[in-house]
Order: sequence, then structure tokens, then C-alpha cells
Amino acid sequence: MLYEGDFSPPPGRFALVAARFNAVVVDQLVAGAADALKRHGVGDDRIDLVRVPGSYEIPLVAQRLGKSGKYAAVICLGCVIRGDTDHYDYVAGAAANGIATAALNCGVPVVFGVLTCETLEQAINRAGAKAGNKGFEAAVTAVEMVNLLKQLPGG
Ligand code: INI
Repeated sequence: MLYEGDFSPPPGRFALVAARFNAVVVDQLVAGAADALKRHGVGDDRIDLVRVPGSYEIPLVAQRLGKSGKYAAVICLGCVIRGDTDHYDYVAGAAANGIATAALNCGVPVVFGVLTCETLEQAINRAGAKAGNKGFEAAVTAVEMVNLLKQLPGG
């Protein structure tokens, strides 16, 4: 027996948790995620957007939303760009680890759509310019995971 999520229209509501930091990039990730959801049959009426100050704040809010029982999936969107100090490592590491922890704690897909880049140019390229839109990809992953979890035992 093979279990694999498909890309058919998923049930339920979807939450986007988006950082305001580097908003010029994150706004494009939000647009990409909403576009992907719409293309998979999830209209605006089933999408809630929650804004947080920075990527460091995403996990707490993602976990709260994931545990609420209101959402089929939570899509985390942010952009961390390396500066002159090691601050980047702490923010990016906390966001990645915290989002993974939130997913395990709440039992619904909590998808990692946080860019971790060396430069603003790299980030822009991954937010709809030259290298796709990671927000779009995160939302497609959420759709696949919701459809996979529907099939798996223990759901
Ligand atoms: N937050 C980001 O989302 N991206 C960044 O690049 C960033 N940098 O570089 O500092 C950033 N910092 C803010 C951080 O997420 C928290 O909001 C802040 O530390 C307060 O907890």
C-alpha cells in the first residue's frame, strides 16, 4: 500500500503566518501562497493571514493556530537575510527549529516557508523573480500534506 498526498482541492481552512520584517520580500511570499491555494481550490474565504513582527515570532503563533483545531494547515512565511553579525544564525535557527517543533506539537502540517538568504537579491529571486516563489511552493506542500494526513492511519 502506497500512501501519497495528491493535489486535489483540500478540505478546511488554511492559516498564513507572515513576518513583517523584510516585508518587501515576505509580501511576495504571501501573494504566492494565496495564489497556490486558490489554484488548488482554496479561496480567500478559507485563508486567514496573521502578521507577526519577525521570523523569530512565527513558531509561537504557528503552534497556537495549529493547536486551535480551526486549520487544516499552517503556512509559515518569513525572510531572514544574513548581516554583519551572527544574529542571522539565531533568528533563522530559532524559526526553523520552532516551526518543526510546532508541527510535531500540533499534529497538523506546519510548513516552512521562511527564506534564509545571504543577500536581498537571493531573497527577491526566491520570492517570485528568478528562482520561483517559495511561498507558492510552501502552500503546495501544505495541500499535499493535508491530503496525505487524511489517508494515513491515526487521523
Ligand atoms: N527577522 C526576520 O524575519 N528577518 C531578519 O532578517 C531579521 N534580522 O535580520 O534581524 C529578523 N529579526 C527580527 C526577529 O525576527 C525578531 O522579530 C526580533 O528579534 C524580536 O524578537
